[in-house]
Amino acid sequence: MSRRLKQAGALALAGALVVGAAMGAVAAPAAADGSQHRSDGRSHHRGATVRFATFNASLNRLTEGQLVRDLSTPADQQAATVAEIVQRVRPDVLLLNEFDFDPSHAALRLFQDNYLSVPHGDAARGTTMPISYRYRFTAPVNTGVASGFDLNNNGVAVTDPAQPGYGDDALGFGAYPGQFGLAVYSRYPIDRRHIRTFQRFLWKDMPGARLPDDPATAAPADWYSPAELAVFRLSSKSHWDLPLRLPGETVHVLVSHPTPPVFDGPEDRNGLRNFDEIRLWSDYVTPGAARYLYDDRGRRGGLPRHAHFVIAGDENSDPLDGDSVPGATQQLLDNPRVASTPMPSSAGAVEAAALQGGANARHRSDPQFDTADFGDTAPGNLHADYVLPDAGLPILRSAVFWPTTTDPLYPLTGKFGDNPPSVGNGFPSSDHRLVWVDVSLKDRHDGDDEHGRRGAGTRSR
Ligand SMILES: [Ca+2]
Ligand SMILES: [Ca+2]
Ligand SMILES: [Ca+2]
Repeated sequence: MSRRLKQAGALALAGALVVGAAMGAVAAPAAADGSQHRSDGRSHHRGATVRFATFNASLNRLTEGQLVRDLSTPADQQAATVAEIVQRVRPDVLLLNEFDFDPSHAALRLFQDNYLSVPHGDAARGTTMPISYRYRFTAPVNTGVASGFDLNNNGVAVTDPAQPGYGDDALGFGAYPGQFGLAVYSRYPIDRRHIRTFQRFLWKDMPGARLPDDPATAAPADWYSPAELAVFRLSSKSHWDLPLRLPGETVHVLVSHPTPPVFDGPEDRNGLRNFDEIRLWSDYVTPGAARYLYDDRGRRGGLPRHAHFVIAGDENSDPLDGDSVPGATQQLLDNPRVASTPMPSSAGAVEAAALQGGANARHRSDPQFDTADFGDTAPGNLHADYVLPDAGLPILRSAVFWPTTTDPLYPLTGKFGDNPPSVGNGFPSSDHRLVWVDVSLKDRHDGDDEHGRRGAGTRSR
């Protein structure tokens, strides 16, 4: 989404500077673009290497049903470009953010059949191999669901999607139910019986919730009325815990898409929600910290102490730059249960920040970690998208798919203006870049590794 500067967005991040320095010190060299062959990095490891990716693919459309129509034929150029990026990186597990949800899951199926399952490319950059995900998941989200209340306090409670301001009064910003949804594609089975979703968890039920304040009144934390808080869900879309049966391990993929911390006023209601949406997963993986949390089936608590996980998604928060509440992503990056290095990076992001200038020149985060190409008056390019395994899952390699301008693959990401703003946010594929991490699943049974190795070796690439 396009972003604007918020007056209250000036950041004072004393503690965060230390994090930034540490990240820079241990950063691995940027991998060019993720298109390298998959064989390196795995041969000397017993067990399997699994590639996790997150991609805010901007496969959202202005009207309900449009994405299904667009994906019903192989002719949508933006979807084809998104699919080509996926085929070049070839993740084993892929989260797509901004993938409109439809109740019949038609878009989920059509993107596989008409885009991922067919080759893309051209003579200049070469053609790609289809990629098939046997397992996939999507579910309803809060975006575009009418709340019945005047959540942006402009004096009108808009409940008709045809009326202006509908999205601002919805449970999550969206023009219709399902806009900006999520989808997960996996080459590994999803343990469906143990999926947990947190679409309906109420913000007020998080202890110490950072509920916004109406600065025009003396009462604290009163932007939302008690009646509004009784229905106000924390997750702007949804938070899903998907247990995947990987070779030798179950790994919980924890996905979400916290709301952009902008499009609000001095009360910073979206920034505060973004902070607590990020906090949800931090509490979830911290033993004893999530007793308050209940999922959509009423089961309480967080992840078991020794469970493996990978947190993935567009967090809409850079550690140092942009408009999010200071410390928002640090809740994850500094969590001792989370592994954040080597941090995915790219040479394309470094080049883009230098070429585009503006706000980028004043940024404090190292541009090699940027994952989104936002407007350069404000906020500039940001590190918004993350793949964060637990500390017990070693990261072998990682990168952001952001080719430099001289790379034959550059047209896949391109620049703002290559598309109209309604398609890919103005880019050939998306204003965000795909981020991937290779995780090592060590064999847990020394001397009995035949099963795990065979499992890894027989997977088609
Ligand atoms: Ca309103
Ligand atoms: Ca107040
Ligand atoms: Ca930019």
